[in-house]
Amino acid sequence: MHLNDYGMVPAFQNLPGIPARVTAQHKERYEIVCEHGVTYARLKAREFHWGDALFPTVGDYVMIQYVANGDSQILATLPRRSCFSRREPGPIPRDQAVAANFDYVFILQSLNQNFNPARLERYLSMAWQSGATPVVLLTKADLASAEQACRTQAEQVAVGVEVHVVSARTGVGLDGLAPFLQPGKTVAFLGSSGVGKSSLVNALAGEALMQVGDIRQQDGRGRHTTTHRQLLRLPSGVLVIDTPGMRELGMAEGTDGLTDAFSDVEQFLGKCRFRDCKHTNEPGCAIQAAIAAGTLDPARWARYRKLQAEAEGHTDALSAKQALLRRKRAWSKEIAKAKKHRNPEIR
Ligand SMILES: Nc1nc2c(ncn2[C@@H]2O[C@H](COP(=O)(O)OP(=O)(O)O)[C@@H](O)[C@H]2O)c(=O)[nH]1
Ligand SMILES: [Mg+2]
Repeated sequence: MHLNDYGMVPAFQNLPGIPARVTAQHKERYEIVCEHGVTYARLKAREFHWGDALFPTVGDYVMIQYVANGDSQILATLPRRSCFSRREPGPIPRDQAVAANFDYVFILQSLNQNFNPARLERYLSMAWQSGATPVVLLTKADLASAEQACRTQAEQVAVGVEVHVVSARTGVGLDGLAPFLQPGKTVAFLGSSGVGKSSLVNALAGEALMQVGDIRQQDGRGRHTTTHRQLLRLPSGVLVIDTPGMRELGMAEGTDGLTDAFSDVEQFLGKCRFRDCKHTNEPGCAIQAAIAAGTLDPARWARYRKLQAEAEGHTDALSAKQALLRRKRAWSKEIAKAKKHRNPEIR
């Protein structure tokens, strides 16, 4: 077994132990893969109870001390190149990662009952913030009655993002996903319960790897059949992570993703007469002018403001690419830091 079959392992030279990737988490016990195959591991307490050590999550690369007939020990989590995290409430709120190191985020909405542009915007925002590249998948094409209208709406919301119409049942549109489904790449699946995440994974795998849930007839919502997150390797060599729904993820910190998902709205920002314009009824407000001229949809502006408030930050006009590059730079810096920390003589 080569760990490279489970994705691109980040640099780890000079760290003690051998690299592994977390494929599932069961409370304190982690399922991992390493050069010895699939095995289990626990955190080495001493290593995680000082400083700001990253607690591993599904998709993480970790350094382990391998134990042949028992649980191995996780010594460190390697820096992440992308992740979803949720805000853990409590006296000191902290972000907890729920999936890490994916290259693409497949955002799924089903064409029969689940299609909702406002929700799509929120998923897009979250996907951009994760550091990975989003792709929109409109599922259950075989049940669609307004496929073209939904696709058009989705394309308007998903500025600069590919939109694919697919069906796990008929196989329609699956070929179009091939560029993302490369060996060693990791894809995170995001979308409400019942939109067909598990069915799509099975269709792509060509076998029933995941349990498919029944839909309750009245409201089209799925039962929560995915009990724990798992990183799976499909026969084609692509890796997939089935992530929890929006509610479980909450809104993550930061506003980079917001900027990326709303480039059409943000083109009007910074053009008002007053620098501190509140965009309500100030004279010379570019936003209100755009709304009046019909070039800015007031509903989209309202959604933007709502997301902005939730993100609790200020926006600066970073493009998707810049945000991604920044994330990557931070990543290599982290690696350098981790190395230095372990081995002071290494630079
Ligand atoms: N007609 C049709 N039904 C689908 C398709 N994909 C999934 N389903 C059905 O939708 C329900 C939920 O699917 P599932 O994969 O469990 O959704 P998940 O909760 O997102 O993982 C199941 O009853 C599936 O059979 C599709 O492409 N076409
Ligand atoms: Mg599922």
